Formats: sequence, C-alpha cells, structure tokens
Amino acid sequence: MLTPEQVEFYEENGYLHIPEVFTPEEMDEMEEQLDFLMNNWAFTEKGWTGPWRLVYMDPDTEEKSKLTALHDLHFYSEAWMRAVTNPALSAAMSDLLGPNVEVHHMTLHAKPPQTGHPFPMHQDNAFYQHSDNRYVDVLVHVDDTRHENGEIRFLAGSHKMGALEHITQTPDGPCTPHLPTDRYKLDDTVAVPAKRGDVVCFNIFTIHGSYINRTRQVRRLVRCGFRDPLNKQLGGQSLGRPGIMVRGLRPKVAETAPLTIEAVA
Ligand SMILES: O=C(O)CCC(=O)C(=O)O
Repeated sequence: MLTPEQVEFYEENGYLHIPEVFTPEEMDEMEEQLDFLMNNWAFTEKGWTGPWRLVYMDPDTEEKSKLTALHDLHFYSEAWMRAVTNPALSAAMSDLLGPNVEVHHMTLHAKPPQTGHPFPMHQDNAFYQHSDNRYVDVLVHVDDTRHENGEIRFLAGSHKMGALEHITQTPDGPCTPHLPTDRYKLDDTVAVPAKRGDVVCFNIFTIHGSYINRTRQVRRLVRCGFRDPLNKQLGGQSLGRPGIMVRGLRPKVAETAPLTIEAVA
C-alpha cells in the first residue's frame, strides 16, 4: 500500500498524508451515517479545558467556542465499522506498524461553524498512554480542510522526543492535557490540509494541534487509533479493552491469559 518513500517520510517526520483512501461512494455512506450519529449520539460541549483557551482565543470567542465529539463510531454504525476495517487502510497501517494491527479506538472531532474549538499542542499519548511508539492515529477526513477551518498541523520530527509531560492541573483543578503554550506554538507547525476521503496519520508521540474553524461550515474529522497488539497500554482512554484485529494475529506472550469474556461494568 505505502511506498518505501512514504514509510521513510513517516519515520522521519512522525506524520503522513495518504490521499484518496476512501472512495466518494464510501464517503457518502460514512457521511450519511455520521449525520445520524451527530444528531442522535454525539455531544456538543465547551470541549477541552485549561488556561490554553485564553491564549488561543479572545474572551468572547472562548465563551462561544465548542466541540462536537463521540467515541467509537464503529459500535454505532456499519459504515464506520467498514471504515476502520478498510483493507487499504489496514495495509497502510501494517506498513507502519508491522504484521499485526489492532484497532484501539475511534473519536469524532467536529468543529462547529465559526467558533469550532482550536486544539492546543499535545501528544495523543497524554490521552491514552502506551509503552512505546508502535501506535498510529489516523484522521479520516469527512470534509476538505484548510487554514480557515482548522486543518491538522504537526511539529515535524517531534515524535522522536518520546512521551512528554503535559499540563493536567491548574490552580482551579484538573484540565485537559496540553503542552505549555509558551514553549510549543502552533505557528511553528507544518499545516497538512487534506481532501474528503484522504487520511492523515501520525505517531502517538507526534506533537500536533489545530486552529479554530472560522468558516460557516462544520469541519469533521474522525480519528482511528491503531496499534501493535504488543504495545501495552499504561493508562487513559479505553484502557484494558481489547480491540479487533484488522491485520495479522494477536501474538501469544508467555504470561498472558486469553481475553476475558466478562463485561466491564
Ligand atoms: O481535530 C483536530 O483538529 C485535532 C485533533 C487532535 O488533536 C487529535 O485527534 O488528537
């Protein structure tokens, strides 16, 4: 699926834009089912919290700024189950991760029109900590992105720094993990605008963020997390939950028991 040059680009920069992974017909079906999910299941709230908000936004915008989100769309929608198990996408993940690829989670991030939530600089590892970097996040683009609607942006090569400590506490209590705004700036990042049907993938340690959506249309990206099943999760989102295998096998390591059949309360 990927050329050696694409794999080398990912390894060097910590991100990769893969155009036209999904066909227009697949995108139509995914969009139709996403409309249902957004109308019925997703939540629109203030979004990520923390002192970064008043660095990225003036007080009036900060007051209005929102994010629409939903986790694990493949548990609600056939089209999104097909998307996360798409053979071309699994093949690309295998090129980056090795022969065995497990789905970890999916998360919708829709930036509502005009004041849709910017994202402060962060590593996704701060949200679902893993032992090593055998983890790729994939942003499935439901809408074309550009500067005006807040395309994804990366600090190229930053994955080589490994896991960084994030700000998670303020004098007023806990906040969403993010990196210090005076040291890590969106202005220093590479913009990766993409088209509907493209994916942009990145390493769990790659520092990234995005600007506010200033357009009159919603900007919808769905993130799918893929990992080597031997990359042990240490904390955070979906901890302890096995995912489906989209490539290869779950290796048996001496001390591990079979997956439990008990439901998690
Ligand atoms: O949706 C965006 O613009 C940023 C998404 C992001 O930071 C993430 O998925 O980790």
